[in-house]
Amino acid sequence: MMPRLSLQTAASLAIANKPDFGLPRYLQSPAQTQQPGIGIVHLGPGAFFRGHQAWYTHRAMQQAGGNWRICAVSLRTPDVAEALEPQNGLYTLAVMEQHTEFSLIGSIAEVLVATTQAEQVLARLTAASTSFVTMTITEKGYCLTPAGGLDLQHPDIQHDLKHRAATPKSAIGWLVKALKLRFDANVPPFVVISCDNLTDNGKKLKAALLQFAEQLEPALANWLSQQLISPSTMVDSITPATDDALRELVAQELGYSDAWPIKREQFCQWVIEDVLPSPRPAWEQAGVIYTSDVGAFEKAKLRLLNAPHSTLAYLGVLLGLETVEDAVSHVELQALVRLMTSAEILPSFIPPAELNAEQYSADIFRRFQNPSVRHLLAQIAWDGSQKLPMRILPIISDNLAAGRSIKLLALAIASWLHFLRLRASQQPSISLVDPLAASLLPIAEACQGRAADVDLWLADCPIFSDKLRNSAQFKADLTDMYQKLAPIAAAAITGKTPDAAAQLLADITKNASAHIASGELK
Ligand code: CS2
Repeated sequence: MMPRLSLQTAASLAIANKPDFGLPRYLQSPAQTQQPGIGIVHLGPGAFFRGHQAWYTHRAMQQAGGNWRICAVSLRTPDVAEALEPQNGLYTLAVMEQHTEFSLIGSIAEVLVATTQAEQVLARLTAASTSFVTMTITEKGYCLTPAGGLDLQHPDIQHDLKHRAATPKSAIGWLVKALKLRFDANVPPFVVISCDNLTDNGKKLKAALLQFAEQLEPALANWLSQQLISPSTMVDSITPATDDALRELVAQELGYSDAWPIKREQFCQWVIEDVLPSPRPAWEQAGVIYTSDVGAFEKAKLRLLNAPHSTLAYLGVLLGLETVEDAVSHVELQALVRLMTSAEILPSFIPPAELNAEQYSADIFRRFQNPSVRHLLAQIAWDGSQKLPMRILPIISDNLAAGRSIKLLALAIASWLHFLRLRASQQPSISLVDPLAASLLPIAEACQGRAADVDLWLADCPIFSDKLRNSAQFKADLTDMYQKLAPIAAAAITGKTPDAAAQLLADITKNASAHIASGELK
């Protein structure tokens, strides 16, 4: 029988050829394991958090110690708690490039489930020793309107405002509940650190918390507006969902069973607005970059990594491809996305002074080619209604305002609309993962793959601002690209291999290239 990973098994690990592998230094004193020094609460302990922030905190404690272990809180599901509890919070991180490097991460001291352990969660959030609350709750977790403010009509927000004594449903509700208790007890607020791919994530989070607090008590909102520190951040590391192949690899290489190891690429970046108070984890010793202008990094990453990622995902799924590596290995698809990047994305923003944007983008395409991480396109395709307004629509708006081409960006949106048709046709076997599925699927079902579909989308799909809805240029380019992609979508919907697809994509790229070279917007 293979032993299960735990503090006990880790302490006795002697793994041949892996001399650096073993129990983290900061767990070697009995004090840390018997009474963990918890300084951070994290909301949303998914794979990304465990590959990224928990690893940074692990590295910081390896270097400099400190009472910075993490109480991870799942807002809804018990699965992470169930996997990590028998392992004393320990899990394996596999960094996968040509070789795989393993490490044992021990920064998570406990995992709580908010729906069933509300009192413990509140106790952690209100403890004076909790000075940071980090979060990876994905775009939808912030309950924002398309314009970026808190959506007071969101069912979870409505619930949390109406039933103040009940267990909150939203992350915003949880944070304000805890902050109110700290306010009443005269305990300073914790620092909140959003680690999600939102433009101006820190500003949006603080604004949402203030908006919620104003509904409860103006004095609380006032206190938060003065005291709450909410840095913006940029986070980056490609971290696909865990699969059985990874569990097997860990068992085979390390000789124990880990219910939930994490894999990611080697590249890892965390840029934080330079406003964090001390004491704080020695994150800079772990590689965190502090800067006054995170917005510029965030924009570069959303536009040069996430926008091409989503485009590869929707077009790739329509072409019947499975992983990001498959999509960038498709010659015509890669050429199209590269042209979109060089001709429509790179000119759309001013990169931070310390970043060579062309090189950064070239490195990103290289990262997409990593065959070891197996990042599923279907996973990136989730939650398009939340992601596209952060990743692609702002570039379209900027290009329209400056008179630059939006052809290929419009193609990216058109590919999402066809993808929604595909998912609508596949129901219920492959359902659409999107918080707006209930409003998007009926539109998709009413579509017939014709130009008139675009009118339906522009009229009823809530992600488009009035400005975009009323832009004749946007409508013309979106309609054109929607029609051009229709044969590929028709083949995907009927389950056929789209035979002329490569030629079709090559023609789109060629025409777009000629159009961009002509310098004409129309
Ligand atoms: C991806 C991101 O799933 C997605 O939508 O684009 O999760 C991406 O892998 C990360 O932002 C990389 O840092």
